[in-house]
Amino acid sequence: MVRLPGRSILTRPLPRPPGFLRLGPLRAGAFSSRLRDERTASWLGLWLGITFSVCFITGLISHGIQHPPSWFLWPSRPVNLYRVTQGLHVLTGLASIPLLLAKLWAVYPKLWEWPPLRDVAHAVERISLFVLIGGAVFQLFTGLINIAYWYPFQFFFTTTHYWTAWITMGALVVHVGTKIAVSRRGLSRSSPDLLAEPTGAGLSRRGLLTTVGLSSGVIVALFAGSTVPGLRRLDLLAPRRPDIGPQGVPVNKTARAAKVTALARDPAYRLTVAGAVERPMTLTLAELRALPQTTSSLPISCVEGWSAPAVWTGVRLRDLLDRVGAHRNARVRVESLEKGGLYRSTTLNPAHARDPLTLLATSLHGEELDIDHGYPCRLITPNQPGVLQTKWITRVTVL
Ligand SMILES: Nc1nc2c(c(=O)[nH]1)N[C@H]1C(S)=C(S)[C@@H](COP(=O)(O)O)O[C@H]1N2
Ligand SMILES: [Mo]
Repeated sequence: MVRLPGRSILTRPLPRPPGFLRLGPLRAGAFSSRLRDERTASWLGLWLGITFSVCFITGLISHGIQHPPSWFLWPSRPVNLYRVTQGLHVLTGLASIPLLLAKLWAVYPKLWEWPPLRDVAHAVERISLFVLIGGAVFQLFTGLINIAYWYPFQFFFTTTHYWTAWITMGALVVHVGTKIAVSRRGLSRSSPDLLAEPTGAGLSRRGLLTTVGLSSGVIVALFAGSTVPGLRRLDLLAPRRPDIGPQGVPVNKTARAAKVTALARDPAYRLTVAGAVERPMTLTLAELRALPQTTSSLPISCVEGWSAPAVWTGVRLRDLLDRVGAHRNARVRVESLEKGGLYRSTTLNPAHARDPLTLLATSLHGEELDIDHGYPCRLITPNQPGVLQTKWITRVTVL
């Protein structure tokens, strides 16, 4: 059989480094693996392009919901949409980890290409590559430690993760632009690398790609149970089990951590509904419970990727707004007893405030709300991230 050489990842022939430097990775033939070729790199690049794009778009959605620009209106339906987009965000991020490691392994010899910089265009390409690699590693690492509840850094995760995403995707666009011809060749059926299979003993390229793809698949499968109901029993890697916690629902911040236990249990607790209204109201918990009650089946969908279905009962926010005479198109701010913290209040757009499923819930799964789920009263809205489902509510302000 005729053996055709695969197109190595190193674009030889290039000038050789001076003799005294031909050591270690600069030696001729320092990288002997025939799997480090354009075809391997192109396939991994294609997969990473897909996972990064999905991760980026779903990340933008999540960011937009939490910090909406004036033109962005997130709907309250379908009820489970955010659950799906955020599940995809975390799962595509996790799936990218083995893909990125394999890709870095495949292209690593290029780091030792000689000369290190050939001309201005080459220099620009190299710089964008360092931005891309640095950004990609940073995004996957910070995302991973965030879902693992480990915060070793001083910077604020969401802002940094958001801006690094733009920089990384910018560098990715430049990278795809400079490599499109190479990857076309690498992915084509008549690629010289494809014709070069099989060569020699050991793992084939198909074997390598299958192993890497399977590693991603296994990671996703072992994590996905934290949001996909059918995979729950496989949920071995996720830090949260969606069915473990008071009343069978997980808790991120407890009442004790939020320092609201005493205030929440205080018989002097009141719910105030005020702001741009005709008849402001102040209610005791008993009065709140005496109002017409509604039951909504709505998930908690945390930005960290886990989600848990739950059945809540309480007063429709819409009914309360009508009672106090709020304007139909008003935005509504809901505030917690919690004194500080980033998640002590939520501002709802009219679509969410008026959705018949949106409740000020006082019970969960038919029992009085556990204090860690927001007793005496918590907000629950369809198609919203968990961070906006404010607990221990004491004030509703119509804006
Ligand atoms: N007041 C207040 N409400 C809060 C939070 C908080 O820190 N403070 N955390 C939010 C987050 S991040 C999530 S995921 C949900 C979780 O609700 P649960 O604890 O009832 O599952 O509560 C949200 N409500
Ligand atoms: Mo959350």
